[in-house]
Amino acid sequence: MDSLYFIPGACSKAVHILCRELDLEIELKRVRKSDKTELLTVNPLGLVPVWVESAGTVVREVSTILQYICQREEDARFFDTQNTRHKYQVMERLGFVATELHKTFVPFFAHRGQHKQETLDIFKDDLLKKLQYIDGLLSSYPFFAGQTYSIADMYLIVVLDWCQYIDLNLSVYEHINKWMTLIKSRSAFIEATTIENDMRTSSK
Ligand SMILES: N[C@@H](CCC(=O)N[C@@H](CS)C(=O)NCC(=O)O)C(=O)O
Repeated sequence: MDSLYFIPGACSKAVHILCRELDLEIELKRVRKSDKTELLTVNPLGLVPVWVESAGTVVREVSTILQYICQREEDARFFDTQNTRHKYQVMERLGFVATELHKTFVPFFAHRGQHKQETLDIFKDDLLKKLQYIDGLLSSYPFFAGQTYSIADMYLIVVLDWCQYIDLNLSVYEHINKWMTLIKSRSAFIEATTIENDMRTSSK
């Protein structure tokens, strides 16, 4: 069976959501930050997600795993398997989340307590600009990469959910709010969230 190394609520949740959307049976391998012994055997960087197949294939990096699974399943619902304009639109958005958005949260989480408030304010200002940009995109289309729900929405929803932990109020962004309500009502999102929250609070 395929395995997903994950930390509850972390970026790995995007892959978990995709697996639920595709009805894939997977083994969830929960990683604890205090013991990464097993994770380090599949990713020397000690980062989740890692996708491991029983045949031995190992895939890392959120956006690559999301694309890999859709291509492997030959399922074009959430990522075009042909070279369409939309496929590159989705790839552009994935690149934006991975490089412009995701890592802007690092000073707040990974290096908690190590930065002066002035430094955190700079990162927060940067995030506000990106939120404005996202809100603008979502004013033209119902989904992050256009007219249809895609793997870019799965990655974005997980990252935007972290705003609640750094006191970034998303309620002022009309289009982001509307989009969040839509994405969070999907059963795949609800199932992945319930499972990860349960695991976070249990000793499993
Ligand atoms: N570029 C990587 C980033 C992965 C990453 O930052 N993962 C975080 C969770 S969101 C992590 O594993 N953190 C482990 C830790 O903080 O100890 C990817 O796209 O997969």
